Amino acid sequence: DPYSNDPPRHPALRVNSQKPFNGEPPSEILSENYITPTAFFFKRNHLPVPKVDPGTYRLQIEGLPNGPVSLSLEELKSRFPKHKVTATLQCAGNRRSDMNQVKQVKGLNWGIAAISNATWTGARLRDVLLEGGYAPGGTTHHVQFEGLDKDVTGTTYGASIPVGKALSEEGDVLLAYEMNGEALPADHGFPVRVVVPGTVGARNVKWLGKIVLSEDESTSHWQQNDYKGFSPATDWDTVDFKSAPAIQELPVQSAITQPAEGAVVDRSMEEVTVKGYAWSGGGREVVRVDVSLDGGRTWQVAQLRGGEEEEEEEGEERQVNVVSPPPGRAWAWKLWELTAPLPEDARELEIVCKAVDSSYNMQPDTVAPIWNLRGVLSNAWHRVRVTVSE
Ligand code: MTE
Ligand code: MO
Repeated sequence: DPYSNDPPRHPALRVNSQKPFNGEPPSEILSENYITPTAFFFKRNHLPVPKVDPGTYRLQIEGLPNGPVSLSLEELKSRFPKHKVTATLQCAGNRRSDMNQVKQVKGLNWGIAAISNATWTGARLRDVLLEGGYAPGGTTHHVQFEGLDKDVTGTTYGASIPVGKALSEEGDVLLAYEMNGEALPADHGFPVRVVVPGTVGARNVKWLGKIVLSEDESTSHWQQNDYKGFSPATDWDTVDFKSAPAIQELPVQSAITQPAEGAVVDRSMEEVTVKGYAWSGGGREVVRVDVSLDGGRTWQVAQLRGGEEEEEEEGEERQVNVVSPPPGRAWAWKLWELTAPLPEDARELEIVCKAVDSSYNMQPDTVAPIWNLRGVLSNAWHRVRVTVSE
């Protein structure tokens, strides 16, 4: 069994597939912690988890002008400044189950929790490439990453990102060796993974073995023939994977984590509290979340919570102000909350949320127009139906 070396996982994870292991936390856990506890961080593996010996580990880098580079874990930690980034990772298939309700798609049936937030520490990819002699202006257009995880034929997981993102001082791409202040766990890429803030999960290659600077994108199946978006009109007979670009930056997203679908809201409480997360790709900051209790007829603005907050004492009132990240570098999600009076006489609520990012991108209101055969990029308004007790 190639999966016999896989690590133990938290029993509360909702398992989408055991081998390879794919699991997401109960949704309410997401909004209870700004930084997702590592054990609950969603896990998305395509292959068995490789066992890597940190003592003999080497990161190979090819395509540099001064020839190939090989770095030990110790060298990566000691030769480059340690950089810390809080970044949300989201799988392209997050909320795929919503698409399945329109028409069956192919892929793991993720709910709303194939997304999590962590602090990542490591060397900047930029620093490592520049030290290796990389000079902009050549024929390098893509930075390819290869994992140490292999299928039965020996094929490794791989992906690539545009070189501009990898080199940008404000791109914050990391060769991360720590997650939430501890060594990366086996499931999240021990000993080194790439963290590409603002970019789809699939490019954040775990168990990083090799980096290749190239004129071309990664030839990996997951870069070429998967993780691409298509029209609702495209089916498995007509799909041409060459016709669509690989997903990199993700669109604006939000979802309701509390209350849960089908929950009963107590009438005597007179109000209802709604919680959730919101995030956008490419470093675009979420600037607003609108919440409706009546299926989208009327709206209220939710309170946003970012990572860094400053507290202000104003008489009796304690006010929390969200500190904005530098423009274009909003890598982490916002948690949000709304407490509103229960509409009188309502026996049922259809709670809806939608987020707006700093480019004023908004989520589509329904799933059908963005349905695609692989069920990726599922970001329609999230809807939760609850009943109100008498
Ligand atoms: N890297 C390797 N080597 N192998 C993988 O299967 N899965 C990718 C990415 N990096 C994967 C990988 C996908 S599709 C996602 S969404 C993220 O890792 C998930 O990261 P996580 O398991 O740390 O949440
Ligand atoms: Mo993914």
